[in-house]
Amino acid sequence: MSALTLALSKGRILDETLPLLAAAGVVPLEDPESSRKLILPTNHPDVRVVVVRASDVPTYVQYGAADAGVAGKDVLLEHGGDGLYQPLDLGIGRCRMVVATRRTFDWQGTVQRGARVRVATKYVRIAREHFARKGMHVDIVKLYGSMELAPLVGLADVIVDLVSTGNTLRANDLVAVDDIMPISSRLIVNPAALKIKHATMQPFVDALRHSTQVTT
Ligand code: PRT
Ligand code: MG
Repeated sequence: MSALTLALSKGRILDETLPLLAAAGVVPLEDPESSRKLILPTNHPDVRVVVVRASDVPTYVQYGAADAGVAGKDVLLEHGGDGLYQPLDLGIGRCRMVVATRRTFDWQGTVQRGARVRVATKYVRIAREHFARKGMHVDIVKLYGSMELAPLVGLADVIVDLVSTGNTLRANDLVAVDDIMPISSRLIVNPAALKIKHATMQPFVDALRHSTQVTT
């Protein structure tokens, strides 16, 4: 039996993944966004979808509970990518990882003085590596959401967060002062599943690659 289980997360990744899956011939039988089911059959007898938190997708695939999934590069870098094969950049969920601060904060001066900086972020690993590369001394405060609030209430000098339109930064009088990296979502595959379920996995990966090329 070589049925494939795909791990997807609700929200922007799902919105952009469903058209790619459809172009690859895979359509969930119920709308994953509104369904309360956590395991969804698809029109394809050999493919089912499980709906999990965005940051849990790499874990499900790493342990083989899902054979493949879609996860942002941000999530993959924080997870570490251990035990995951990443065959495709799907080109969806595009945004940038940036350092941002209050418009009135003297970022240049702070950098020039070599002052210690307090950073609030959900992306502890990415932030730590970025500031280490710059030779800056930082204290990192781990948050799970609404990073934009932290500099406004004195919890941190700067944040490390994702930006797409820039509307959230603007609405809160924050500015991006450093660009860390571009982000997009990747197909991730369990390496054992790729071998054992090769007969279903390989055509699926090929079809997704094709639909990525025609859709984006
Ligand atoms: O919500 P939950 O904790 O379950 O997980 P999640 O927040 O990680 O999931 P979700 O669905 O919000 O994000 C999933 C993935 O989408 C992320 O891992 C990114 O790879 C990708 N992505 C793309 C984004 C954005 N763009 C984005 N703009 N994820 C989050 N944002 C947030 C950003 O953090 C900021 O708060 O949107 C806000 C800024 O948006 P703009 O348009 O105002 O700049
Ligand atoms: Mg979210």
